Amino acid sequence: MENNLNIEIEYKTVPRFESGSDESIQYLEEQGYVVIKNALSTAEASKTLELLWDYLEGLGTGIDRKDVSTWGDDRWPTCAHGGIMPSYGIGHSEAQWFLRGIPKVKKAFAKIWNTDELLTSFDGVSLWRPWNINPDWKTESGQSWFHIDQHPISKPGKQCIQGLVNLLPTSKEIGGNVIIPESHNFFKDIPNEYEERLGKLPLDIDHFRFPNDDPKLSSKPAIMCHMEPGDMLLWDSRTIHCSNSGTELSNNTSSLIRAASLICMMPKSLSDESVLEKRREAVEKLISTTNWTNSFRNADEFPLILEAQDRTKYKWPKKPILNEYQKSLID
Ligand SMILES: O=C(O)CCC(=O)C(=O)O
Ligand SMILES: [Fe+2]
Repeated sequence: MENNLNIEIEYKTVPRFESGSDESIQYLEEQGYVVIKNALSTAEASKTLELLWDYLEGLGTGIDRKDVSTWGDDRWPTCAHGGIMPSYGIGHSEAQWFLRGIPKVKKAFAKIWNTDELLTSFDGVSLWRPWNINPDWKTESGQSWFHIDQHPISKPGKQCIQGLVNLLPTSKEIGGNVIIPESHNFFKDIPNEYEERLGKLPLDIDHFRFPNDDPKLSSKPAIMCHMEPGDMLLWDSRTIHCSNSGTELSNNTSSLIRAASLICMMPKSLSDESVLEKRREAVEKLISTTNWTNSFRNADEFPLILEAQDRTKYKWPKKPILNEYQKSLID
């Protein structure tokens, strides 16, 4: 694959494991990531995508799922690099709550943490528009944002396994999430290697980017995993990752090319009462968060959202109606 920078990214067929299997855990521990087969059925993946469209159309900016000419930036919600929508109530959209309520999703996390007592993140979704129609829709090159999502000083050791549920077919041409296998093993060395950089990273910010010439980025070939709709990719927050769009797209593409719902569950026992209180409030006020369930960051206060023009133009979704199973994931 052609890259404008120097790191090769390989599109790869990797093993896919049953949710909650011993083998999935062993692979995750060794590789720093794992693909869970059909965490959602194909029908559930399609339903999640339809619900995401309901959310987008519900923003009231004139988006129509059937008409790509209505998907311009003037109507589309603010996206981070990588096409991630973090805000405007998406973390409490019916779509995100629907997939959190699917037992096979929780089962994978329950096996990791050896407990059923889990809390869910309230995070967003990565949606990629067909950039053959508008080249500006092509997401930022992965090479510019290889990162980990765990502060190397304030959060030592294994703390979080984050994930995404893939909703559309994947291919080399489309691209997707990029992982550097086994790179979670480098985490402990980072405080010594990046003393100065880390000195500038607030202890509660769990996003650390690597310069492109860091040898860890080429320690193993970087991979994009082939996934079926409904598959869930899990990775250790210490594993170096990003997303990268492919280089070719057929001229007549006129639908979304990638849809990946971000999801993370962590043990309830890690959260203190003050975090639980904020989480209850987040559901009431439709506040989205990061992947971490035991510390609270309001995604509506991310700099990219605060800087966005016209952010009052978006109509937020209605408060979700949750069943007991879903409610148990709040607090
Ligand atoms: O779009 C992706 O796959 C990258 C997501 C990511 O970096 C994250 O959720 O932490
Ligand atoms: Fe990340």
